[in-house]
Amino acid sequence: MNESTEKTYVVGHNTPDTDSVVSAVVFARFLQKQGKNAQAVISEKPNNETNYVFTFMEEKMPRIKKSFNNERVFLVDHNELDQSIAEDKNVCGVIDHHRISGLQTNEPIFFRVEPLGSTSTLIYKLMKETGVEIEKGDAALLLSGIVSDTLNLTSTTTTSEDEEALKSLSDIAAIDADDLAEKMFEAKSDLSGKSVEEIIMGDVKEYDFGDKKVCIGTAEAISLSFFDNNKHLILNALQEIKKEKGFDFFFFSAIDISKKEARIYSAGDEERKLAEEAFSKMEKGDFILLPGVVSRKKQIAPPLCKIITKS
Ligand SMILES: [Mn+2]
Repeated sequence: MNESTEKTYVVGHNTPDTDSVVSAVVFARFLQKQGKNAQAVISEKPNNETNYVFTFMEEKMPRIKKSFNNERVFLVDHNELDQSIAEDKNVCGVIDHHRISGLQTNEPIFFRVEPLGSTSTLIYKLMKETGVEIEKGDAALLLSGIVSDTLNLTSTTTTSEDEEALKSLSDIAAIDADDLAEKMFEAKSDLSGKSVEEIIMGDVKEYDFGDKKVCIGTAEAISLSFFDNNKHLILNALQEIKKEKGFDFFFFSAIDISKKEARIYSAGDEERKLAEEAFSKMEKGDFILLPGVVSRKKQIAPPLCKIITKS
């Protein structure tokens, strides 16, 4: 079949976040402009922050697609297939800013990964390189992807390229990034009507660390009072979910966006020991408190991976 007429799906990671959804939407439009038959989809329902963004920008949320047969799939914002509904055989391209693990393909594919604060920044870069004009709607979506992933340029993952992209996109979209960030973080922090399980599973990533199946969940909020008020429910839910999903290790990080600190909760004693060793810190009050830590990708997953693969 002709490459330009065969359909290409563009999808971000499971438990989609704002960066993964806007990246899929904008990149699918970018492919369409090049005459390709591309469609953005999401694998699960979006979170409150992403819903806020799409409503505010008056954009249509991509439809949910739960699996692929033999279709061509372009991965954005992930490349580890434990975090995807795609399989190796589907993957025809990757645009990402995470560690690389596991993917194997039969044929050469487009593969672009850079250690930037967001995939949205990388798509902005690609569009600049290609010389396509960045339309207002695309700029607004990419802007929210950067704001979300870099916590409005305050996360340790932020690079000068993210700063540049944010400024330029905010000009094109005519949207003040600080105002947008405030609204997005409020939406992200709204846990009302959610069960403890939904909160814990709302943003999870599964990893192969050596031969161990590890899951690290995260929730970002402008206040962690919910977690103070529900600590027993949280610890019970972690144990239940770990058993049910068959994870070897299950960690959960609650990120305080205002104080820029993380709490690491462990599903059991094994996890607690590993986390204490990984972060050189003792658990106090049912969690390990890590000041200055806001990024799972850069500050939480790598130390855990190191300890788990050596043990
Ligand atoms: Mn991302």
